[in-house]
Amino acid sequence: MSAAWFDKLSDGLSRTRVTIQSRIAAAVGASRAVDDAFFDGIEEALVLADVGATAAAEIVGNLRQAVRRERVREPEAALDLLVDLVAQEFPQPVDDPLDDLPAVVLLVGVNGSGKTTTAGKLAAEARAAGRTVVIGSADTYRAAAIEQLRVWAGRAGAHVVERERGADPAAVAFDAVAHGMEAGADLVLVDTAGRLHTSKDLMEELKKVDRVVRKRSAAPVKSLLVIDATAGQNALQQAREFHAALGLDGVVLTKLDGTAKGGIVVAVARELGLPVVRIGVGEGVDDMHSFDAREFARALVGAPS
Ligand SMILES: Nc1nc2c(ncn2[C@@H]2O[C@H](COP(=O)(O)OP(=O)(O)OP(=O)(O)O)[C@@H](O)[C@H]2O)c(=O)[nH]1
Ligand SMILES: [Mg+2]
Repeated sequence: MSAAWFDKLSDGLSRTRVTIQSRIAAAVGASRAVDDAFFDGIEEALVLADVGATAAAEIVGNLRQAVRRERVREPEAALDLLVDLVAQEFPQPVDDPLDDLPAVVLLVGVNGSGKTTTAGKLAAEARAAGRTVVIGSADTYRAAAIEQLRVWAGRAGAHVVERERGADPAAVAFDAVAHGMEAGADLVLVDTAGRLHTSKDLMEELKKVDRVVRKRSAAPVKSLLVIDATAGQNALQQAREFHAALGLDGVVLTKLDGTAKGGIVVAVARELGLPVVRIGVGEGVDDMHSFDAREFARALVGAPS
C-alpha cells in the first residue's frame, strides 16, 4: 500500500477524520485515560461518521473487551485496536469482480449516486490495463444520460451500445452483452438509470435487466451498488433493498472527497457482508481507487499510517 494512496484517501476522508479525531481528542481529554468517557466519545464519533448506532455500539463493545484483554492503558494503543476492529468488519480478501475477466458488470443505485461516472472510470481503468470494454447505455430515460455516457466511453476508448431515448433498458442491456460476447470483449459494463429502492416498478424493471443480462452472458455477471457516501444512513436501506432484489456482489462508494460520512460502508459491509470494490474521490477519470479495509479504517479513525 503506497503512501500516496493513503494520502489521497485521507484527503478524501479529511472531513470525517477531523470530526472523528476531534471527538476522540475530546474523549481522551486531559486525563488521557482509557475510561468510560473515552469509549463514549469513540462511540459518538463513529455514529457521527455514519457507522450506525448498532454497529458503533458493537464495535465499542468489542473494543472494551480487547482493551481489557490486552491490558491497554494508552489511548493511542486503544485507537490501534479500534482500527483493527473497524477493518475486521469488511470481508477480506476482496473478491474483485474486475480482476477476473471476462465479466459483465451491472452498475445500479439511486439517482445521482455516481453510476455513470463510475462506469466511465472503470472503463478507463480496464482500458489502461489493455482490456477491451463495451458499455451498455441502459439509462434510456434521459437523452442527457446517453450523451454523458458517450462522452465517458469516448474518453476511455470503450465501445458504447445505445438505443434511442425511451427504449427498453433490458433490450439495450441485452444488445450490449450480445455485442460484448460476439466481439470477445473483456469487460461489459451496463450503466442503469437511477432509481429509488422504494419504487416497486423500477426495481422490477431492474430485475428484468439483470435476468436478460444473465441469460445472454457467457461470462460471470456481477452487480455493483453505487453508493453516494454523502447519503449517510439512508444508504444502508438502499443496500438492503438492492441486495434483496439482485443479490449484489459488491459496492462502490463514491464522493468520499466531500463528506464526513464515509462510515456508512462499515454498516453495509457488516450487515450484508458486501465487499467495497472501489472508492470514488472526485469527478475526474483518475479519482477512483481500490479499497483497502485497514487503510480505510486508519483514515476513518484518524490513526497515523
Ligand atoms: N466529488 C465527487 N463527485 C462525484 C463522484 N462520483 C460522481 N460524482 C459526481 O456526481 C454527479 C452524479 O454522477 P453520475 O455519475 O451522473 O451519477 P448517476 O448515478 O449516473 O446519476 P443518474 O444516472 O442520474 O442516476 C456528477 O456531477 C458527478 O461528477 C465522486 O467520487 N466525487
Ligand atoms: Mg447515470
